[in-house]
Amino acid sequence: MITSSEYRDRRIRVISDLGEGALILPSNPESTMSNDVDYKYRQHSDLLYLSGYPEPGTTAVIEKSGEEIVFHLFVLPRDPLYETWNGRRYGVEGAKQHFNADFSHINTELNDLLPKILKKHETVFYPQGENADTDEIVNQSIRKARKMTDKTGKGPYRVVNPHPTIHKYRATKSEAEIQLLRKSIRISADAHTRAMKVTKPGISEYQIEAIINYEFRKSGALRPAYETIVAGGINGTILHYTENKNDLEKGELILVDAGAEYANYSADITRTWPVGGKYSKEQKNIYSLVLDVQKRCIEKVRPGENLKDLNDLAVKLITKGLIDLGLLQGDLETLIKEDKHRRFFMHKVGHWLGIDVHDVSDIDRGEKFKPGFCFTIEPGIYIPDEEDVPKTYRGIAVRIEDDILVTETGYEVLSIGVVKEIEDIEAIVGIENLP
Ligand SMILES: [Mn+2]
Repeated sequence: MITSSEYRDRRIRVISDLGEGALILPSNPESTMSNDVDYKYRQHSDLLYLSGYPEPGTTAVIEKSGEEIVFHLFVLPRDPLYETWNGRRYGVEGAKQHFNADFSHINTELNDLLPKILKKHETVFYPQGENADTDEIVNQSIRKARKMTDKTGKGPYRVVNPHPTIHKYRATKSEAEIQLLRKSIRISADAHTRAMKVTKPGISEYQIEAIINYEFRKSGALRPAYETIVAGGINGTILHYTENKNDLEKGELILVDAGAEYANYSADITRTWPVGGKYSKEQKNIYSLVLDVQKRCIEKVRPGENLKDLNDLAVKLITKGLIDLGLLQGDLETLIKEDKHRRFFMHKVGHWLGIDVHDVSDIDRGEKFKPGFCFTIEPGIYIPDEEDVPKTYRGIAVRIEDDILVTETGYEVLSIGVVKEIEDIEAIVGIENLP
């Protein structure tokens, strides 16, 4: 659990780093699924990181003037009728009591109050271009604030994107965050294990998806952190296959990419196992290559390394492995230079992980690892069903993905709860029945 004092410390660190001014963070808009039915709501990750406030219709404003830091929350008001239909709200009182707002206001007051707040500042920290509605309110407020300050010559004249600074802090996970990541990843690893155990020829992709998502909810996770991918056979060559509608056949591999979202923190795990319980020779060749590449990338993890270099290593090892298996022909260095691996390995070897499954997008892949960084390592090989590929390899798709935490001296694999060695997988596939 993230305590209210941790949230306060985060706000102080971020606004102190940004400097004098006012930071404005709007919530994500709600999103319609059909008619008057919305998708389950997900708060904006930066707003979550700095406040924990879960509701839509929210705007956080954090002001810094000299030593003084003031935290405003503009929130949906309490409304008994609405709450009877659609669920509880914290309201203005709750925003103060549970979320440490210095001032809390009903969100309809934003139009009036924001110009009065902004007129005191020269810099507005605001992520323009993400949300048309709040862009309009913020732009209008800046105009009004400038009018109010015409005579003094001060007031807001500069808008700065706060994301890079917020993401810099989000990149390093605190002890409390690591605990939540562990929990989310543990739940996900258990779900993968269960899915392996119930896999048998004749079961469908959607039934495996149901098992995965059942295990998530059973353990208190709110939802999958992204659409669960259950891809049998050739479907595994579609990177984001989420239709999950086919029956699984003996002789095929099944690729499952699934992670839970628990207390706002995301897991991201992929395993690939044989539907019939035994890998074929060719499947084993590809699987062993991907596993070897994954382990060699993980072994390199320590403070000072970076994702870009790990990706270069994966590209080199996969290209070499594909030459050895006869899937690529030519000189290793030339093939690497010409990116020939991209026909079979078209994504990067990993990404940051945290509140978002693809976390802190403003942190460059060349950023040097620090203790507390968390990311995935997920090499894959996807062989298309095409004429010039050896027949026995066509349609084989393997990805193996673990979640890695950087420690003071090296790394910890957070997703060790689900096996990945060939013998260990073959020992458990199909040993249980579907409930
Ligand atoms: Mn991933």
